[in-house]
Amino acid sequence: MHKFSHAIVRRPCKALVDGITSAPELGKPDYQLALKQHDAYIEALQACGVDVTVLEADERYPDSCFVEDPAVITRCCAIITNPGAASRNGEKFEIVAAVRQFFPEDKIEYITAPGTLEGGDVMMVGDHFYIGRSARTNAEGIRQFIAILEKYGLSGSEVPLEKVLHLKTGVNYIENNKMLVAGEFVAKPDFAHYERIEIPESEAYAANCIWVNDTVIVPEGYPAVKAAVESCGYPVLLVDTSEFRKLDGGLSCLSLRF
Ligand code: CIR
Repeated sequence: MHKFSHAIVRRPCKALVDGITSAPELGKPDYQLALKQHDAYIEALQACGVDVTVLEADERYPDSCFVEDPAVITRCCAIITNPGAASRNGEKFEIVAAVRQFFPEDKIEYITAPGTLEGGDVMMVGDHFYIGRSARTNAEGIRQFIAILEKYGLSGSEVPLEKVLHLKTGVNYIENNKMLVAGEFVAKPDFAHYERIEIPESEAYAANCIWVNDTVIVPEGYPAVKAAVESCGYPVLLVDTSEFRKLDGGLSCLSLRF
């Protein structure tokens, strides 16, 4: 499996409180607490042996700390997406500057209109990429994305989504053929050949864990998920993401790992 040496994150901005949410009943994020949680997230990545590039907060884009969405980084190339959420679309112009520090121009690819795609809909399993077709990622975006992958000898396949925001809201690969699945992903035939670890509905949010170099980072406060991941033999690092959850954001959304 491919170990990660780098990660890119962006500091939450004050406008975070106005980010997109499907769960206004959870209240607005506390900006100071979000910063503290972001600090802890960076420390967890560093503890996994990753060199973290921290981009400055960008007040023009409330959701810009969710850097996973405007880009996807593969072992062969970086793909700048075309986010389907109008208020987030401009984030693609900002992330490309950071990506250029690591990839030459001929290894940077772009999803273009009318295609839309967000990185939260992309799950990497080795050299294969599952792509969720969602309210943010359309058929044309997926077609372009798979064509780019194939140019580099990689492959991709579409997974239709029914309820969740992004593919990785409910399914996450933690290597060694193991996959955390919640809700609509428990029974999807696409994932039948993996060892699926079913996450109870009460902890579905925490299906969004990230494998980083043989440690799994798990959101704090979800004991069933922590126990399930530990039973797979992985050391676990806990990071509290309560303020990002208020905006439908999870652990994977907060970094690009490569
Ligand atoms: C949004 O709705 O775009 C943000 N509030 C949350 C993005 C979460 N990103 C992700 O799941 N990859």
